[in-house]
Amino acid sequence: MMRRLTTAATKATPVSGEDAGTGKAAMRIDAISIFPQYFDALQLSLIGKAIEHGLLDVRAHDLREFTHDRHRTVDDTPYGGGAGMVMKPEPWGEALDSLLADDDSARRPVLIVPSPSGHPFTQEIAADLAGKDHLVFACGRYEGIDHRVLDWAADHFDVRELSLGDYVLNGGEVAALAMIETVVRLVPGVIGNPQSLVEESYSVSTEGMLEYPVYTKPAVWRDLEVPGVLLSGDHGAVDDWRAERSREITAERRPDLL
Ligand code: JFT
Repeated sequence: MMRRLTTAATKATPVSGEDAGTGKAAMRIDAISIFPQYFDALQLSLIGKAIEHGLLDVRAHDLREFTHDRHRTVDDTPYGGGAGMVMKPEPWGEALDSLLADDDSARRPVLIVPSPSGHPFTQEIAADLAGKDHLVFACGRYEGIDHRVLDWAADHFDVRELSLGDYVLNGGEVAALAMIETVVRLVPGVIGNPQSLVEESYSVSTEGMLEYPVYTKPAVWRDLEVPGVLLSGDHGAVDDWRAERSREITAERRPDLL
């Protein structure tokens, strides 16, 4: 079963980012997984709004729908021996065939395969992916996907094996969700205020330091005061204080960024 993560294309007026008049989303994202329900989370918050507004077309597919045996088997024992199971190539091949048959984008789709041994996923990679028409996430489980799937796919997709980071997850779904959120918020129209994109950590146009701490009302809470400079109205002093705090925090936590 395919889960189209949207209510309906009820809008008559084209939204910015949508191809004018065609009703076609600026970006299509498919995810293939044995746990497609993970991707229901994308209906929340900003991404859910972008989906509702037709900017994004996100679909999750159950890999088991592409099996033919009674038990809907997706795994088998590894050649060469060893612990655990490996994902069989045939269901992946059929799932990818079905997406290629349905693909109407001008450029070859990008196949992103989350993997603990992938290239590190970065903000720079996210910015590159934000400019693509069609992303497909192949989310495996167990010890991984039979590598021939990636070799075969290279003739049809721009294949990217990417790791979310140096820690161990049980499968590709959580990595894919983080990658999707990172990419999608860079698609024009998904985030209301583009200035907030310019200012934040890791943005290509910032100095690459960590963010300064932030405060809001009330000015005193549980005997804790907001730093006085932020109430002073002196914008130059505020900027200097924030730059100094950014530098201190970055030196302490991420000296590699200085
Ligand atoms: C873990 C993963 C990422 C990323 C894909 C697939 C199976 C379980 C596993 C764990 C350790 C060794 C397999 C995955 C990730 C990350 C991604 C799979 N597993 N071998 N773990 N940690 N940062 N991206 Cl398929």
